[in-house]
Amino acid sequence: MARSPFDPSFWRSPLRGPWLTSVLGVVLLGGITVLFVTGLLSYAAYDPNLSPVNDKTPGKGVLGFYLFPWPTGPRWLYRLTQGVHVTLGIALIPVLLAKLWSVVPLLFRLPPARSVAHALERLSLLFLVGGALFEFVTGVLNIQLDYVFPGSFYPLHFYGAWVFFAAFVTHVALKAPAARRGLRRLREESSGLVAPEPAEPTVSRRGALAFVGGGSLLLFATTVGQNFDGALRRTALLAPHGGAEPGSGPAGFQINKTARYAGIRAADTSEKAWRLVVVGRAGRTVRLSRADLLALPQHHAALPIACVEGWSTSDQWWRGVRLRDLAALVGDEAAPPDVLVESLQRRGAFRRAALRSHQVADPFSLLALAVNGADLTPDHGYPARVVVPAAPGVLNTKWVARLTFQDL
Ligand SMILES: Nc1nc2c(c(=O)[nH]1)N[C@H]1C(S)=C(S)[C@@H](COP(=O)(O)O)O[C@H]1N2
Ligand SMILES: [Mo]
Repeated sequence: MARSPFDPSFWRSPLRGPWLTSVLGVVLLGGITVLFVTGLLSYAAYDPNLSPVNDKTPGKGVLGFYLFPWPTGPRWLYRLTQGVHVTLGIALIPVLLAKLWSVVPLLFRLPPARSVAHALERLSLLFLVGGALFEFVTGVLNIQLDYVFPGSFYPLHFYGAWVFFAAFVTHVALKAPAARRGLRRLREESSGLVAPEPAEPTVSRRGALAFVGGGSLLLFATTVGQNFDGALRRTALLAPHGGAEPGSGPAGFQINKTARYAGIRAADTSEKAWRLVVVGRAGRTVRLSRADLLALPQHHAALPIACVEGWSTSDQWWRGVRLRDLAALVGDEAAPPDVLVESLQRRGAFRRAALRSHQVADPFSLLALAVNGADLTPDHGYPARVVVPAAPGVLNTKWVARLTFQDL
């Protein structure tokens, strides 16, 4: 007789049970909490409250309650928080899938609701399971494919995270007692997880757990290298868009968007054509050639590029003009204001970025003209690009054309 999934005896794996589900649940409890916190930090690092230019979710309202000015140190801050967010998120995929597999018989349990409380609990599962899958899928798509959601990854992932996390907190509160019992291996039968007519086991529960853990380790090992240089980076087999091959030498570190992709034409960046326009708070404006900029005091900063996609470089040795010196040039020497940075690039979400006054004031925030002892290459932002300590890559605007100092 063919059984239907609504018949408990349809589910025959002897591995399912409260212990396995509880162990996987506890791992996800810790892991997803870290994902949520590092995700919120990443959102804050973009500083969406500073200017609409930085804000990909203008309708966020109260969800932005916790936002704060992102600090400029330690310089590896975003490298760490976003590296953890992406690497951990990828490594947790097998755990999430195993957890869903371990509870799948419950989704088919009849009657669908025994009471109002039970109906609400099952409804929260819809948001929990749907939300988890949605967050993992949008996250992975964003790092693997180049903008599958034109400009809309941020709202999807951000609002999705809040919906998911609300369901997650509800679920944890409801299930904590059962998980505690499960970990102590109590009450196996009433959970609805144990197969009433189990098939012969082919592995132990511990073996199954080791298999899931092994999957996580494998994903971790093939992802984490994207935060390091040289041979280690080549171990990042799952790293996002290998993209432009950065090669070796001074400019041999990862490139996000190439000059060609961004539509930057050599004719616009030549010594003759390119001028940096700097506008002060009171409207004072200067136009500087690259030679003018090179004649200003040059400073160094050892800073990484750390992308929201979870890859980062080690420190690169940037050289250029301090942003605060450029503010001083147009009359804002005492306390430099915020700044709007605009690129030569015509289209694209990241052609403009706003920086907060404390970022402008930092002595390691530069309009960089050179990196690792050589002029910037076109792909890394020639003629000039911004670098700011501890900030996400997206705030390190390339091919800068205009700096407007103002109180944003
Ligand atoms: N004008 C412009 N600047 C930009 C971007 C862009 O798309 N356009 N991408 C940003 C992002 S998302 C990152 S991670 C860094 C990457 O810098 P790199 O290519 O030099 O490593 O550049 C930033 N600056
Ligand atoms: Mo980025």
